[in-house]
Amino acid sequence: MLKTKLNERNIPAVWDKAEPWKKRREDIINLLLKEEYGFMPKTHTDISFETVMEDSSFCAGKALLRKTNINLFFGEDKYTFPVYCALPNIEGKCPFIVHINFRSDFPDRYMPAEEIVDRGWGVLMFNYEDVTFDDYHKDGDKDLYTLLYKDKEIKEDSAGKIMIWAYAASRVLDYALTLPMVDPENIAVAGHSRLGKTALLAGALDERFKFVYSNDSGCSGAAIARMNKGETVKLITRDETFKYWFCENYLKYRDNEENMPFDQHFLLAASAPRYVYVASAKKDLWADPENEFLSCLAAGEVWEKLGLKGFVTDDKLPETADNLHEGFIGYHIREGSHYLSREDWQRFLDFADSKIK
Ligand code: GTR
Repeated sequence: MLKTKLNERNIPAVWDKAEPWKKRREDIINLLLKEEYGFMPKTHTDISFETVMEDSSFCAGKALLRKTNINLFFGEDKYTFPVYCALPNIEGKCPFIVHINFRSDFPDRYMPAEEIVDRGWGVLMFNYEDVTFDDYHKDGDKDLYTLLYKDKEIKEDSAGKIMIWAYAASRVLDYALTLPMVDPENIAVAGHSRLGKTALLAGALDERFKFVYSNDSGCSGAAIARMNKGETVKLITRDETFKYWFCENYLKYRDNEENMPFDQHFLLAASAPRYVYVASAKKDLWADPENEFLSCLAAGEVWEKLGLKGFVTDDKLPETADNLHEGFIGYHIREGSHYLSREDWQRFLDFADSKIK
């Protein structure tokens, strides 16, 4: 039944197999950056890491807590932001999550560090506003956006803030990969809501992330845009809302979604053949569970065409107790509202663990 909705709205197919997936994926990424998230105006010329705090008694001694500054150099300019990391005290290497978060609290209400560590996962978290403010320009000295554009013109396809946060997630991954206890084969990127959009973009761009987890990411995240339900391109790109998250080209699609040469399932598919996880909440109608689910349905074809299990589901939204964990795209919808809950983490980690073992 839901599949019919995709057909009725002429949702574009991601890949017709006319060219290799590798090439098609590059084109999709270019399209998403050109039309929605924007291209970085410049990239770093050097990077360094400096640990400024360590506490081995975190979680009753089960984990090591560490704060490290990431220094990014852009020629003469330097930008520094901190990351917080909890590593389980276990033998050998552990799978790891780069969590893009709203705050620097550790643990945080969106990040149950002890539960994550108890499952044998490490977590590295950064506060997105330590990278660039979630606003128009605010404080020139403490904002990567301002630094990046200080001598660059802002064009129609120049990076908005989501792109810059995604770029920062990859720099945190650069740091994670210097840690001997991190398993480089099993790294996830995760985020909620606007940071779920960011996690999807970071995962799409950076193939070193094996698992991409978006929670309640909604409009311009997982949710199909053409359905005009919940938040829309027009609503998210108003001057008084979040125009600055995107590049200017995206504004063309206000009330004009049917002319997008893509839809948000392209963003999910850009992580193929790696693992993508989408979580919805029943009462979060703004993020629109049905459209998040439809996106998984539409993206799944890419994995299928690659000979893998894509999105294994019936053609209807699952019950809140169901986990759709069989394919490369995982999904759950839980009771309740917009939030990144312990339940969400546990269900995502169940999925990821089942793929590692
Ligand atoms: C809302 C926004 C959503 C979502 C959310 C959040 O106000 O309209 O797209 O990103 O914020 O990040 O919590």
